Amino acid sequence: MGVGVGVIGTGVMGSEHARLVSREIPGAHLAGVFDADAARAQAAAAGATVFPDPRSLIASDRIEAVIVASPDGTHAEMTLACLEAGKPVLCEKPLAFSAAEALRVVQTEVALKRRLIQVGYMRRFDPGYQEMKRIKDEGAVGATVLLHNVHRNVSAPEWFTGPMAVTNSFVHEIDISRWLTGSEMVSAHVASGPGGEPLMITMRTDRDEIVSTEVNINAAYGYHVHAELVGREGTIALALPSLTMCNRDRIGGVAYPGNWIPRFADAYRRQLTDWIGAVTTGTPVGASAWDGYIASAIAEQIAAGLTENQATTLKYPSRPSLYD
Ligand code: ISE
Repeated sequence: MGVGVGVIGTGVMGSEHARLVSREIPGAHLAGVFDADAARAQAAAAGATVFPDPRSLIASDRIEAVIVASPDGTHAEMTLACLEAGKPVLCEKPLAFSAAEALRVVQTEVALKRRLIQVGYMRRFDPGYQEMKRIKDEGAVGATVLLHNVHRNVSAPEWFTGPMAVTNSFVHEIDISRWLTGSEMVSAHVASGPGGEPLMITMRTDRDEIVSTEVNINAAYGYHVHAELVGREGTIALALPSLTMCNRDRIGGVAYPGNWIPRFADAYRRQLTDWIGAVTTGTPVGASAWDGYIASAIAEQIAAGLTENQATTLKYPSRPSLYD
């Protein structure tokens, strides 16, 4: 049986988490779900209890750990409710809708003196990014000078408003770039293409490295995430997001997925496996609440400067020792 997991929100991401927990994650079972759409909850439940509201799910004795995958605006409230109940929580990114709310979550966890939160920045568990980090940390390409990121989605959903390209999509690059380089971001500059898209965001780190990212939420041809780290003695790039190449109609090439779920299938599975391990041993893994706060704080400051075409100096408080 293992750890009883409850999933709050069973949309695209939550139903995938529910599926993984019930079928693919050792040491865990799906104990319950909640979604505002009862039919959607029923479909994701696969026989587990469908709770009438998120608070009864969090309070239930059968739920030992919670995944929050409800809309972004509810993440902080649900995560705080888990802290109140003393239950470990894997909160989907972003940790909160605003930096102030994310900071409140951090402060609540710091007051508890106990790390219960992991934020779903799953790229840290992707085999490609992990290999990049290992090669970089071994010193194989010398000191890092640049990191080029590409983040392309096929098309943005209708509810995706301007700043969400930064606060919902680009937050991934903030997190993975901090993780890969081991540096903090100190300033940022945004340029936007014709009609506002795509965005070209350049950040500078406290080691003077440059992190450039194309954020293209309407790239049309496929879901494509790419990164190349440039060192003084070489570069490390992610390989193409496919295990095979297909030759047909006089063209050879790879297939791009339609969204992030197939592209990061391994990352999601490994993230959940390691989270369940962390719940069992009490040793946290992955992105902490502090990492979640930093991603949201930087994104918010960049989004606020979207129209200014000048560099923004990024500001945030110093890291509490709970996250050392
Ligand atoms: C989505 O929520 C994700 O997390 C995807 O990884 C990202 O590519 C997409 O832009 C987000 O909306």
